Amino acid sequence: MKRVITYGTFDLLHYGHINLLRRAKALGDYLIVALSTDEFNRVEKNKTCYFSYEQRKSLLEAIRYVDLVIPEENWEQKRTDVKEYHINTFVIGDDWKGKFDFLKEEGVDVVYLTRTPEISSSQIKSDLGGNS
Ligand code: C2G
Repeated sequence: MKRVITYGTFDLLHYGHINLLRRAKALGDYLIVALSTDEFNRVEKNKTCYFSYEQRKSLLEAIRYVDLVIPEENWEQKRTDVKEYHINTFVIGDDWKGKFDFLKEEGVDVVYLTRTPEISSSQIKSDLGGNS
């Protein structure tokens, strides 16, 4: 059983997110998504989400590729998460390329997948006339 983990905010769920989750799941048998909490988004990522954590969590849980959703509450938890959940592979978009290579020290494969161009939650907000 190959276990994969990825992290993110996943606000205004769109096909770029789905492309990432589909490819992440293809790298193993079990995919965990560590979902940024509202507090972590606000304090550490300066993001105001349209959907709350619970709403974003229920959307992710409806996706066939996702097996478990856990909270992402801080930047540091990755090192303990990969041990606690017996993770084989860490996956994230290549906008983070190189940032999480330290996880290799925990015996985890680190994979940066190409982002889907032209789509982002902030792009959706600005296209719909909201401030991003
Ligand atoms: N993504 C993508 N293509 C897009 C938009 C997003 O592949 N057009 C990917 C991102 O690279 C990320 C995931 O979808 O792997 C979730 O995107 P965000 O919610 O923007 O995540 P981010 O804010 O980058 O949070 O600790 C890591 C952070 O929590 C990552």
